[in-house]
Amino acid sequence: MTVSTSVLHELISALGSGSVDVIDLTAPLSERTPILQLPPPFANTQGFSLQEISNFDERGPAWYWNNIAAGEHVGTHFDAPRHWITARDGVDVSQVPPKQLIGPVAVIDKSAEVAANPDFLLQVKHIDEWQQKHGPLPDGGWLLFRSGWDSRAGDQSAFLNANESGSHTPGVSVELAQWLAKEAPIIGFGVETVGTDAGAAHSFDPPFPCHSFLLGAGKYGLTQLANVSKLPATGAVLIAAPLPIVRGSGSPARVLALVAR
Ligand code: 23J
Ligand code: MN
Repeated sequence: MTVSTSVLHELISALGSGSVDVIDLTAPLSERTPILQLPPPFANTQGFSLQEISNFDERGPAWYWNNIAAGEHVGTHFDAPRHWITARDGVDVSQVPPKQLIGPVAVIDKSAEVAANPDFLLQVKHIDEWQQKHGPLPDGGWLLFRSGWDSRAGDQSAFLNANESGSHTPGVSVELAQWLAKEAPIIGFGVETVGTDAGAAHSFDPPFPCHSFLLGAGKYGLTQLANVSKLPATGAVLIAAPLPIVRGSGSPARVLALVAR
């Protein structure tokens, strides 16, 4: 047996014996899945819905099936570079190389800070502190921002946390967005909130800096992740599986992590 096949045999036996866990980072998709609400004058996405084709009835006596409708950016989903004007000629979601859909994942936990301040912004200094403790961010991998926001995912209003002054959800500073795009070795950034940018990011300079800089650098986003609290700070492997929608700016995705027990 070659070394490379034995690696896969080891993974299969580790999965079988439970020494590697598979964590589902995906939120369930339904009519109740919270969706982004951009302020006027911007257009908004539709939510997820099912339309029954047949249900063991005269329309199909032995089969049940549905049509689905949803925006590309609904629920746990993948942002492709093409989504943003800074990468308007960049890859669409069908063109993302499969090899980039699996890789090492680092997790930074600021859930306590976010609990105290829903407008909390992750800063370059927080990444510096994290790296002091855990080493460099993973080359070709993902950084996930654990904010604790997934505990609100069952309720649209709690998830958007909006008042007269707009939506109050955590995100990243302009400076960090630029750093993650241009200096960090990661290829993607993932969050528990409705978008990779903060709720107030429409008024940042530039607006939506995370989208603008990361997608502009050909990097990727992942949103509305669940179970990020079950991941270690380093050492897990992330698998993101968006649908290969031709010309798609993104796609709902199944996102999994492999974690050693
Ligand atoms: C369009 C405009 C602004 C934002 C977004 C989409 C997203 O969050 C998204 O899902 O990409 S902030
Ligand atoms: Mn998106």
